[in-house]
Amino acid sequence: MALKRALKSNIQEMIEGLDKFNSDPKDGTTRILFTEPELKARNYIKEEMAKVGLSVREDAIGNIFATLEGSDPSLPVVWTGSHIDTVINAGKFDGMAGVVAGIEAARLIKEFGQKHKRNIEVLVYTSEEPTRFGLGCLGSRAMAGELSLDKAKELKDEEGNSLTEVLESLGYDLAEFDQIPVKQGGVFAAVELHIEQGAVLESLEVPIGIVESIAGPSSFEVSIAGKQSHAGGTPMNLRHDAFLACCEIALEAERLAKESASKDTVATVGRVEVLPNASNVISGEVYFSIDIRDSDYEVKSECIDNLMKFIEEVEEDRGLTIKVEKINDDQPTPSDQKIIKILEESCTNKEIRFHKMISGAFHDSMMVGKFAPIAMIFVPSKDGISHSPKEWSDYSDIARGTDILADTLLKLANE
Ligand code: HGY
Ligand code: MN
Ligand code: MN
Ligand code: MN
Repeated sequence: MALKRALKSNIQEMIEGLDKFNSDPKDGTTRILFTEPELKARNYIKEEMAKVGLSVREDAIGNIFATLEGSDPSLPVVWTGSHIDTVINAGKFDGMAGVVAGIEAARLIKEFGQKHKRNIEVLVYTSEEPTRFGLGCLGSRAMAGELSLDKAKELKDEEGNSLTEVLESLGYDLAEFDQIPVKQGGVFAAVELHIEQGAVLESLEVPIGIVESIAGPSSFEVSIAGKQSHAGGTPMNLRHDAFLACCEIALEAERLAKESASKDTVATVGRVEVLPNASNVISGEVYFSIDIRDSDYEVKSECIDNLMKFIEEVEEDRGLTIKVEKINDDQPTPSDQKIIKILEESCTNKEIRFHKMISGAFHDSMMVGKFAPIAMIFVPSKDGISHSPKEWSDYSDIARGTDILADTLLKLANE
């Protein structure tokens, strides 16, 4: 018996239910890791998981696991899921669509009595966004064994709280932190549904994307120390202008990305702090971020090397002191060809058009792919907008993606 269709109303209800937990409702959705809105959203989603009959647990970094038991729980599990934390003034779909789709897929499988050998688990990964601690994918990174307790202790938010202090204050047991990593083979397959966060599907008028590879992100924190001085009295040849050096570096990062050997190279400077930030003062201190990504690690590394050389030249030419701290330099993650084939067959059987593509955005699947076979389902983003209050995906598109997800999870859970 084929699975019934996912209910758009369930999906809309859970997405809108989650969106009530928001620390800045006047401008999109802001739900930052372990703040009150995010803790309430965690409780809400755990209730929704329990309503569907899933048994819910958390690990020592707050990854949430909701289990639909199979006939042979001893077999490696099948995973789906995403995140519910957001960037500042975000939309209500980035991450949440995948969590909600996972719950609805589990409901379909359970309520229509579909037998499956393997347990199916719906996850909420802790802190996919770097918003609070400056590093993304904290929960899935710890699962991949790439976030030690010592490293977690060093991660600080703007108030100086460390990730571990926050975890302990919430009752998580750090003695269990070393049990978070997932061993190779422990997860049979992991499929994440996510909004595309770009405009490819919309431009092609195709409702489903099948992700073949997730571009690897690299991020850096740069500080420039120049010489704060008077904007009128200082002759141009005597200036050590920290902000204009930042501008030069930002434009060079853009040029390197545009002219790189890979069509997938992207770069931006998203956050800048200029001191003293006064209209008639030459800035003496600037702190800014650099985000560079590519589906090809060698090409990305060459871009980064060239940018670092350029930064040294700017430091020399302008008589500044420039410090670059590497935050992360992640490898791209390829999807598993067997899961891609199952996704393709599911779309074909349901006569749903699909497009195979890369993901420019990173996702928890990028980390999960280090210990398990992964693949992702994309649903269209209106006007390609994301990380913005204007982010929108049609609930009917998410429901369609959920049908493909449920089908694929069921097939994988019976392999
Ligand atoms: O930045 C990203 O790619 C993700 O949305 N956090
Ligand atoms: Mn995001
Ligand atoms: Mn996301
Ligand atoms: Mn390029």
